Amino acid sequence: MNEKNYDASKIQVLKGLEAVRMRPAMYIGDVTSRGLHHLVYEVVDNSVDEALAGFCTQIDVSINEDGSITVIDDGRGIPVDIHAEEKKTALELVMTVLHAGGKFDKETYKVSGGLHGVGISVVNALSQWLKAEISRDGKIYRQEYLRGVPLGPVVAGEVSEHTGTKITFMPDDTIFQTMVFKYEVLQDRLRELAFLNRDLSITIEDKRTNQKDTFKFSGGLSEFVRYIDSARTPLFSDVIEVSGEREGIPVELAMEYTDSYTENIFTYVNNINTIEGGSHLVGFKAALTKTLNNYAIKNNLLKNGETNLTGEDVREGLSVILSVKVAEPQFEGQTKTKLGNSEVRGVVESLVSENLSEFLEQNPSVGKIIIEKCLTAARSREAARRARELTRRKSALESGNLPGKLADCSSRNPEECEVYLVEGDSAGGTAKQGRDRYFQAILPLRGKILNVEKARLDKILANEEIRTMVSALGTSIGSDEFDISKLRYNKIIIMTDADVDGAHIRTLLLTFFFRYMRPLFELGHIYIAQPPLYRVSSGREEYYAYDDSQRDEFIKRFTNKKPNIQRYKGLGEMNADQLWNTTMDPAVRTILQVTIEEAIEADHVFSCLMGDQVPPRRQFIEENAVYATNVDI
Ligand code: 0RA
Repeated sequence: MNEKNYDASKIQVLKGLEAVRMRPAMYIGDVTSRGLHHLVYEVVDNSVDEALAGFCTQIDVSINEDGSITVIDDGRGIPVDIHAEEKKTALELVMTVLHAGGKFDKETYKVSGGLHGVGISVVNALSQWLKAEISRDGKIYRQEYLRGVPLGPVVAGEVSEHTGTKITFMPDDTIFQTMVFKYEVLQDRLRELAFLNRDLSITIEDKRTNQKDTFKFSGGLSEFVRYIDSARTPLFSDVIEVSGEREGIPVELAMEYTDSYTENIFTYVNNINTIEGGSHLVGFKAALTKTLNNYAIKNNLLKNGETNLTGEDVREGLSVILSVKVAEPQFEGQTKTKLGNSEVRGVVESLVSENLSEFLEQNPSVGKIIIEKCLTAARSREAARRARELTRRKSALESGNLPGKLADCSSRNPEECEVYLVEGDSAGGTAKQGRDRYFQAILPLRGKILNVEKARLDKILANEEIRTMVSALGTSIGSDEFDISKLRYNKIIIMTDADVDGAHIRTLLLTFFFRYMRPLFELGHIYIAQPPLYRVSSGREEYYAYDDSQRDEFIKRFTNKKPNIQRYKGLGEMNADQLWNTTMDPAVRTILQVTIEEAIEADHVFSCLMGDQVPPRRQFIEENAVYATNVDI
């Protein structure tokens, strides 16, 4: 390459990095805490790819004292030899060129869409500084970068007998809204990766607090499914496993039946949680329904008059981890987490059908337990259908006959509408007076919401509060009936008292939405209102404080007189104006959006808190007691 070409390629590099810095959200989703943590996943994914290729067994992640991140792996190390055309080291190309293509890109299961697999150069571009240390070919090679631009060439240093890659980076504080890495967030994802990649050892260490964990699971997906079911009671001791490869698509599955009433299916493509499902999930569901029906018929397990088992029947109480690897995944759907590749469906379906049939033939006593569970589910499905009919007739949304308790808004455009789910009739009354009736609807909830972890759908639908809520939301309910396109409000805002009862009701509502209307979370429709805890006032001067330290700040503003401090114990203590001015007026209010980054952990939390096994609940509360004041799940 002549000098001119070299300059040209350098300009290309700068342009590429600049594009990432100009529009970071295009590459990592957003620049909130979520995007920040995605930087770590991007680096770790590269190490996991090296493990998938069979060259790496150990990955160590640390949050350093200065807030930077280090990721070390014992793979082959990023190549440091000079690329013939570009006249630069492979390392520099990987670090500075978007999707450094060609022969330096490994042909493992790279992800073409979504947030992952954008390449380590994106992390480099979005870091104040980054240091790469490669152990390879007998030496340690180093290169450093500022905002993605190399400070100098790759330099060979001390001798080393090992191989591997070490990346340390400090995210750019001019790009990210927050710079604080959360141990729990990284811990959840790294644990998940260790489950998904049997025998891979991943450690995480927080040098700010000296917290440390090591994740290494020789049981792989079976251990994973046991983990998610740790607060549930299995129907039998076996975890059913399927593992194989067809048409170049590796498929792994572990499933367990429990005595619970919900289905818990987690699917992955190239280690990414496909929360919207897709062709792999469709293939699995088809295989399960077909295989269990065939088995039941063949073994005369269906009584006279009992027709086929439906998908919902065979999935009641079932927990599943399904993981596939696809060379060129197509991601679709509203959050780009739905697998589109149609060829995967048949591959998963045939592999699961064959393996599951064989398992049932060899374990007839287990087969009998499964079919019995499905039959019980089928009978209650009939009861649920009747209850649902009742909801539909009672609500008769089509004729504009909404539940009497709902004070609906006048707008009929769901985009601009919101509904407040308010604890108690009295606060509900205040909210009705305070609201802007054009776009704000109020639904007061009286009495206890049913704990849905302990009830079947028929019983859930018999609950007055839940029926009213389902009618008001308009979506219907049940995994085959729920229809998000019918949602009548863009924002569903939970407004409860700031006490133990309020927290309990909030958890019950969140559990209900998580189990029966999960897309509401995934599409960001669920919010928690933040009413103030204190009013600090004197004469006409008044402030509302949302926590103790804010209260103390406000008290200081009254230099000469002692202000009056009112502690709100419940929403009922506010009048309509106050409620509007502090909690409901979009111009001034704060509402917490409830997102579920880690569905696995959310499932764990809900099953521990609301399930019927006491030991895991106690353990959960103990482990999380310190965070309990600030649980924004
Ligand atoms: C390109 C080619 C090879 C390995 C890697 C990249 C590689 C990248 C990362 C990122 C983090 N850890 C990594 N480990 C390896 C293959 C090199 C060879 O053939 O020796």
